[in-house]
Amino acid sequence: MRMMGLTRKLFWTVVALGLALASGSALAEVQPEAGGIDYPKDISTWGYRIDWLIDITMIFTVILFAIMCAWMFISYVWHDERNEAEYDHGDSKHHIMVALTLSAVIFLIVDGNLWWNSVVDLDEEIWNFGKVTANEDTVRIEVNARQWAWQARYAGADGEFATPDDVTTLNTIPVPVDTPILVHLASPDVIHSFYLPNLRQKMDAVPGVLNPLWFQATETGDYDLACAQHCGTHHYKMKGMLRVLSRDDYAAWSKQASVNALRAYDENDTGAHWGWPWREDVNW
Ligand SMILES: [Cu+2]
Repeated sequence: MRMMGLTRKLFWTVVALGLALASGSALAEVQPEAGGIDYPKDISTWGYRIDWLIDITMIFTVILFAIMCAWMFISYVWHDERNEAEYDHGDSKHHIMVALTLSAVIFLIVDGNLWWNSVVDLDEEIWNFGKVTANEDTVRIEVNARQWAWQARYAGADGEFATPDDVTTLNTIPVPVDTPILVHLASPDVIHSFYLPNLRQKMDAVPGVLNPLWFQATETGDYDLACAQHCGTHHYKMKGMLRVLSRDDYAAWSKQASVNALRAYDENDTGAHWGWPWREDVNW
């Protein structure tokens, strides 16, 4: 009788695992990314920190998942006619102490690790705006995320925002390589989200608020800029581009664009004057 029970259990376990694997591979077939399940190429100075956090979260999750599966499987095979399961409500003092201790250990190791590393990352790089504003090379850009486009504004030759020689672009944001780029992000309508997957940077654009973010690209090329908040019927149109140029190419483009902007300036075109005077104190 015992052998029969065990054989049946093992049979159904194999069936369940087979179904799980089959459904998993069916899902894997429709992944659209050519690169498979790997991350988008990281072309940023601090993106490795984000990747490390995702990796360590995955490792902790897999370890805890494996422990729980093993626990359930052993209980399932072990408890039969010979080793009957004991049922209780888990409310004895002993059980509560065991549960609390286990939870505290997992919380301290897993969440403590993630929390501490996140704080260090924010302090050293991601929210370290002091370092960025002190750097003379830093390029400042105002980005207006709106239904349904990305408007970008550069100060132009005079270095001042909201003046006639401001350079503006639509849906393509040119930046120089190996240079800190400081963006102040705004929205005049609904919440959008400025997402640069290759730079591991994502920031919400919230009406009435100026949200700062910064990044530094390490390679030239064209990279996706996406809106990561569903912001209305034409949300999909907010597929923009970050164009990372060599420093020389950027300087040449910037100079010419500022001359063109001054020529094309129209005082009465109020729709084009969405810029604001730069606020260096914006911070987290
Ligand atoms: Cu949007």
